[in-house]
Amino acid sequence: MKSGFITFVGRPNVGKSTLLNAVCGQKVSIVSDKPQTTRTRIRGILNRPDAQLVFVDTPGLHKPVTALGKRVNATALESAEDVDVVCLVIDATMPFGKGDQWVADRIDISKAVLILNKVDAASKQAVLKQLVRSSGLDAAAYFPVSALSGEGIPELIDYLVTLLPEGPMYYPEGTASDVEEHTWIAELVREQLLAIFEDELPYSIATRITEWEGKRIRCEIIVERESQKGMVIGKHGAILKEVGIRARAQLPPDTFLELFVKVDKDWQRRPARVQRLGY
Ligand SMILES: Nc1nc2c(ncn2[C@@H]2O[C@H](COP(=O)(O)OP(=O)(O)OP(=O)(O)O)[C@@H](O)[C@H]2O)c(=O)[nH]1
Ligand SMILES: [Mg+2]
Repeated sequence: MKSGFITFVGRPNVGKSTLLNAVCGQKVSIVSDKPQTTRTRIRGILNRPDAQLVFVDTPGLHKPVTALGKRVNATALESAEDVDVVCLVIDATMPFGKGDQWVADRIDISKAVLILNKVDAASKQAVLKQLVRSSGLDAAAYFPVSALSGEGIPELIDYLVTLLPEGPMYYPEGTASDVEEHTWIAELVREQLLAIFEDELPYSIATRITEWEGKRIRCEIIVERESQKGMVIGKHGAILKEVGIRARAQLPPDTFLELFVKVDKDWQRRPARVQRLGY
């Protein structure tokens, strides 16, 4: 039996969370088309007859401008320490850039696996160009994949198993992730809000479960300013209603999800608030 921890690191929006869901074969981490979606370390577990792979999704590494940004960057870098394999994820639809290099400089790249994601959305020439460009990094291996279509994923998993040591099961069979249920529901609500809003609003939103009695769950949506509160509620509560419907569709039937919006002024810039929100 082989087992171990495999961390995905990279710039925001390269598809780390989509990749985590693809390798695990189920939704474990929320995804959006906005950068800086993931804010915590999220483990997803894949069991095979010969191995247990514990994949670790991390927040995208970026130049932080807020207390939240600093916190999530630290989480990402810490998650790349003391693991069996680090995978640097880059985006095939964008040229290898300074941001990718910055991440590469912070890991032991000679032992890392480079994953070129989103090959479904890039031309063959672009994929080749990216591979040539990143070959200068001298990573241990290179895998072009599509987390969205699944192309290259089985090959990637097979290879990762070969890198793992003999070891125990770290999680009992049947455990898909280390995300607690209340956190997961709050994340599903945040995911729907991220899908709806543009600009700075996605960064200002945090969600948390404040009450849970049987099938009745109360989720608080925290924003930074009074004006944002109105936006999240929408005209006659239309946005909030839609978010509730979309999140509930992913929860057990007859879950009663109540959504409330609260202002916590500039929470993102206040380290104590960031910590209290669980980041
Ligand atoms: N075409 C295509 N799009 C992808 C693929 N993987 C991810 N995406 C898209 O890329 C966007 C970002 O995906 P995420 O998985 O949230 O990216 P991330 O790296 O986790 O982002 P952060 O959490 O912000 O660091 C989403 O719109 C995904 O649908 C892929 O293989 N192909
Ligand atoms: Mg993510």
